[in-house]
Amino acid sequence: MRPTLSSAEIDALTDNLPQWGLEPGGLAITRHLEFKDFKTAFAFMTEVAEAADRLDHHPEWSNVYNRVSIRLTTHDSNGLTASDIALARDIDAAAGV
Ligand code: H2B
Repeated sequence: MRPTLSSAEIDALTDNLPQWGLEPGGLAITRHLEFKDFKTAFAFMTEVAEAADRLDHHPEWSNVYNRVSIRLTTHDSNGLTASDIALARDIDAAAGV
């Protein structure tokens, strides 16, 4: 099981991942994205799904038409770990930001 991030690492998160918000309690990070249309949103989700399988780390997410909401946490560790940071970086790359 991966160790959870230290409180200093969690404090640094908003600087290191400016597109992400820290959930109250510090157990997860969230990002909300909006795309041109459903097809573009779904293409993004397909790319993220491939990254998630590669990392063996998977998002909690939902999609409504052109909007995608993502929550990252490590279920096995009950909190944030380096796996969430790695997936967030791949998501940012897929989103183009
Ligand atoms: N994804 C997330 N977000 N948290 C986990 O703890 C996790 C995962 N565990 N993907 C992985 C899969 C684990 O269940 C498998 C067996 O490696």
